[in-house]
Amino acid sequence: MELLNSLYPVLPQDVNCPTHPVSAMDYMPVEQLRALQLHRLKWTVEYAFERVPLFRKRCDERGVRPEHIKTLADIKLLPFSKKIDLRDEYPMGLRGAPMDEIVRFHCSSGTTGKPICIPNTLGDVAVWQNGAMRCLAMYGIRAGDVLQVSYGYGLFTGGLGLHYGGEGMGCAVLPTGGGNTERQVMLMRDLGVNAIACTPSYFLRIMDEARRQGVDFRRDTKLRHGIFGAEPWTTEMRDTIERETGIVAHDIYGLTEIAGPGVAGDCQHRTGLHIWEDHFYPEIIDPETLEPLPDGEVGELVFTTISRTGTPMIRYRTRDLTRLHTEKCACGRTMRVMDRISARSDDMLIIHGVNVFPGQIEAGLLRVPEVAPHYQIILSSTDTLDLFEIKVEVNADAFSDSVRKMEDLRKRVFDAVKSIIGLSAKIILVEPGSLPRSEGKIKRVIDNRRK
Ligand code: DLL
Repeated sequence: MELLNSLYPVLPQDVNCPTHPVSAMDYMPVEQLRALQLHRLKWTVEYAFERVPLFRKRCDERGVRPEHIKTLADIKLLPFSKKIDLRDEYPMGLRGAPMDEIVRFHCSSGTTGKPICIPNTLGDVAVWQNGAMRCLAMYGIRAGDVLQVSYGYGLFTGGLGLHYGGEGMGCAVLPTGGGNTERQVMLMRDLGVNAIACTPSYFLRIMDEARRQGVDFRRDTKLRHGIFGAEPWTTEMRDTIERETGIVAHDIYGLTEIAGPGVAGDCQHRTGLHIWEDHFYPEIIDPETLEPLPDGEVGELVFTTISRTGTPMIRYRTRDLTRLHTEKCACGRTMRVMDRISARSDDMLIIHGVNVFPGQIEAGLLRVPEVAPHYQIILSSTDTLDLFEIKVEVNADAFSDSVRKMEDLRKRVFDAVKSIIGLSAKIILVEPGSLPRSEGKIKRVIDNRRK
């Protein structure tokens, strides 16, 4: 227990110190940070080796023992873990702590079969809260702000993650969860909400509803911050949201397996997302060779939790694609920066033999000002042909009965998409409000092709 306590030299409340309203950890000198990471890594490896049979078995197969970890670079000796391990070991095979230390489960459904289940200890919840609070502090959110949490509460980590983060910061939290959008807009206005946390796609739905109620964000609300994550969203999407509402759209990243929202977030310089690497040690690997890549190169993001005990995750392959920056950020934080996550390797579509990420299509569409940020990518096949269609909504003021105007717009959308992905899509312009909206993570790709 003494060793465990030494893992938490910084208590979550130091973030909210009124005279120093950001975490001192964010600015820790790099040498000290590396020493702390090594200390925590060694501790975690020893801990998992003793308590998680699958990890021990894999280490044994490789002839690796905890004492082989002498430097941070030695992490490459350790075996990877993947989502499939959590599924195979469902529900709790990767649990490290005894049951009387587990205080909460979170689950994530993934795309197929059984969910994955992550047991958390009180210490894990504190580490996670610390990450969420440091993100909020970095965004400029403070005690006294009203934070509407419109991420789903429950097994999904979004709601409770931002809830604890907000309470820890001293915000007044409004736990609306997702759904009942009419009431969300009413409460936002009536309670003077300053910040909202939800998926970017749900915020688009809230924007629709505000428009329907005649609510102008600038004129009728105190909303200044959006805390958006849980799904990829492009810079073009961020620009659209900021332009239409006047709020600042912050990016927050996280995943159930590693904690929840608050693993990383962007600062005011927007060069990417600072990773709270005193808790979550990042690596970038080549997804084919599995070799670590140097900072600056794009590959798959891998995390090792170095201060969690409920489910210690070692070299967890996230499937998210990004790169770690080599330059220091102008904000002075020493925590490394990664590019915003614009793609997951399993979201890649192969269309007519070309690799395409949905984010590339989104970027193309939103470069056309008359286009609304609502679209659907539909793939289907006949015996001989693959069909690639994009349905996209047109802004209410640009939607017109004039066939010529619509045809001109359709051509411009076609060209914008083609200029990015190099492929010809059939563009179908649809009326404002006609495509499905989401209350959580949106599904924008419908792939009906024969496998
Ligand atoms: O989505 C946790 C979360 C909740 C993050 C609220 C941010 C805000 P999962 O359901 O386990 O957890 O999904 C994790 O979502 O591996 C990424 O692919 C994606 N993701 C999360 N945040 C971002 C982001 C939550 N800011 C998976 N940008 C991750 C892009 C994101 N993708």
